[in-house]
Amino acid sequence: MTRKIILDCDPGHDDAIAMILAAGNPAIDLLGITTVGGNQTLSKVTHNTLSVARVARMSDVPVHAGCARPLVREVEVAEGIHGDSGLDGVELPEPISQIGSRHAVDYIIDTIMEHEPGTVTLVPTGPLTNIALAVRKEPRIAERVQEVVLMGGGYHTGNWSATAEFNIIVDPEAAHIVFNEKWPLTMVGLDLTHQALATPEVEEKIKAIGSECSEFVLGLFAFFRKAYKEAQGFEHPPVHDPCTVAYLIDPSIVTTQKVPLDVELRGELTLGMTVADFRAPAPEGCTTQVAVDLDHERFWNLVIQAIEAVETR
Ligand SMILES: [Ca+2]
Repeated sequence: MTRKIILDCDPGHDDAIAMILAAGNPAIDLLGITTVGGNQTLSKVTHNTLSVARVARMSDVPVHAGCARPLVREVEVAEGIHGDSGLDGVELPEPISQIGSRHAVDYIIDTIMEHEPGTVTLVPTGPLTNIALAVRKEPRIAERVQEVVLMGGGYHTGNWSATAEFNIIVDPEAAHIVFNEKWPLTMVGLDLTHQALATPEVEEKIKAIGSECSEFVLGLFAFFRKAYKEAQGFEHPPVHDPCTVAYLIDPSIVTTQKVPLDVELRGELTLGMTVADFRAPAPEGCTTQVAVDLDHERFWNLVIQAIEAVETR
């Protein structure tokens, strides 16, 4: 059984790895990619998506651009982590194809409504603006999707503030909408993704592949390593976004726990915090869960296999 997904992203070094993992694993049927302003401006991340699509040989995957700014707040980009292009550290190849003519929000709605109920999974790895607007415009998608597996938030830590993660705090109102819908939602937050470290051992294995794609990934990691060391004191960079795709390929790689979740919109120190209520067993009907533990070796094996596999696409 393949998993049909729409990847809603803002490439972004780790988004690029999520794209490659989705393209290079036979368990994933990547229906399309939508873009959202986040790590860099919408035009830059959309350009980056089409460039990564060439590296991952994804000429068959449609790309649709979405929202350029958050629902309420001003645009905030993560230049210190992803650089001026949003994908600094590599020479970006020419985009592989044209941007689709539809807005990402409409593409998401149409794709979910055209497929059998319970067969399409949304995988957001950027701010949640497109997803929030889609479910407001067409509320029926909430019961029609299979599930939402997103990278964002964290139940013990933040990165953009002491308590909030970047994807959530740049558009907390959108996150609030998405977290409060009744669709099954898995939050793959910093507690999990800070375990997905690109160690020198991982880089050695990728280097041994010796392909255009592996060189591209190593270029991304080199920049990411430096940026995360300088900005957040990491010894090895955490590669957040592909953890969502890995979970869908093989759920046994990511341990999860059911827990009620919400997003703080008013806190002076806690704006954009994803609040998880661990006080008791999750109540009946709880639709949210958090990712807790990552099998580091098996996760990276999936990524490495995907880098190898895209060469034969
Ligand atoms: Ca991202």
